[in-house]
Amino acid sequence: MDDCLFCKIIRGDIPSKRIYEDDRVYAFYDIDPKAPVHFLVIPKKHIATLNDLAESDEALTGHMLFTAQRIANSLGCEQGFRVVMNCNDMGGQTVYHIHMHVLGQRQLDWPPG
Ligand code: D5M
Repeated sequence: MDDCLFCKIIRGDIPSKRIYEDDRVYAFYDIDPKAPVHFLVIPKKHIATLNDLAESDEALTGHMLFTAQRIANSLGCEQGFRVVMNCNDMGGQTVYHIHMHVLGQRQLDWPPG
């Protein structure tokens, strides 16, 4: 997608603090961290919202989750971390390319705001 912020990050048109990438996913630090560790895992395939997921994306989203777990543990979050996906404006989504927020290294409250 030409005008998608996260597609531009994947292409390298916009700089990011990359942590990991492979043929399916890209992980990078959030520009506005809400915890000592806060990174995002995004698919290289443009999917605007969770509501746009297809059944054929099941393996991809599983790979995103496994990537989140591996990176969180490699960044010292073995004691616990949180994975959040916001869907649409009501769900707090501001960038319309699905992404997993991964937060850790502080005590996280429940429920989130
Ligand atoms: O989360 C969108 C997230 O994307 C929010 O936490 C800020 C982050 N963001 C926005 N622009 C950038 C860049 N350029 N680099 C890294 N992180 C970025 P949402 O769930 O959609 O509210």
